[in-house]
Amino acid sequence: YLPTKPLLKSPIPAGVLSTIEKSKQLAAWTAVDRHIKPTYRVIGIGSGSTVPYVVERIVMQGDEANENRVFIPTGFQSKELIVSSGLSLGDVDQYPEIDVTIDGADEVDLELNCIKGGGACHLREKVIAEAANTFILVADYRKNVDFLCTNFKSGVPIEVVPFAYAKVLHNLHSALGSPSATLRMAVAKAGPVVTDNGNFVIDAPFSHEAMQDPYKIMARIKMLTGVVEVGLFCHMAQAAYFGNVDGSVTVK
Ligand code: ABF
Repeated sequence: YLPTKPLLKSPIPAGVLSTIEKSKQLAAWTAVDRHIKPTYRVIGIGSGSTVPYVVERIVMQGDEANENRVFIPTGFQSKELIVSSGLSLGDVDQYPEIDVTIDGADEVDLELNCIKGGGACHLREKVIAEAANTFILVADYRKNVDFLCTNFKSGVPIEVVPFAYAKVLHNLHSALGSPSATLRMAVAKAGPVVTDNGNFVIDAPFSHEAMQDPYKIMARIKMLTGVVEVGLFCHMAQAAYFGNVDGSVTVK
């Protein structure tokens, strides 16, 4: 089932883009121009507010370029974006090898490790990133940091099975160095956020010291029974593009 009215709005018309939106568009367009080669047939499409500009640029490559391509979404939102843009939808079970995936990020450090999952899609995002021969990040300048958990204060998103959330929270508070980890609640605190996979999300802030080695934290959290996936993507991205206010693009 796909709604006829897009949930994720098409990009705002160019003339009325805010500085932040322009930065996102710049990053997205640059990444598409550099990494979506004419021969590529299977393309992963991430989630978030920067990704519509990725799709916008792909559509600008024209029907001829896109007619033999299939696009693999990272969740309901990007599925709807692909369909409403007139592109062909595929799934990772049909296409377990993807030429390139382009996705957003909540923060990216000096080593291209990143936090993802602010939109609660990080399980599927990690599968689609891992299936890709090339994984590229796009974001505005606010996401470009030296160490993770700098600006993104809510911390590392952790998808957990509902049955285990209290136990995992206790583990994070007592043994894993995140005493303020919390269960993510829906707007107006109507109840917990539920992911596309029917799970809950815990947000776990960590200190800068801990984020000197995000892989170590990721591995420790992943070992907790009940954790489905951690929103730390370590050693996965080949490049990150950040749009800046002055119209330049920083490439990491
Ligand atoms: C997804 O969207 C997420 O993993 C991340 O939480 C978020 C980034 O969004 P935006 O592009 O809106 O900053 O990629």
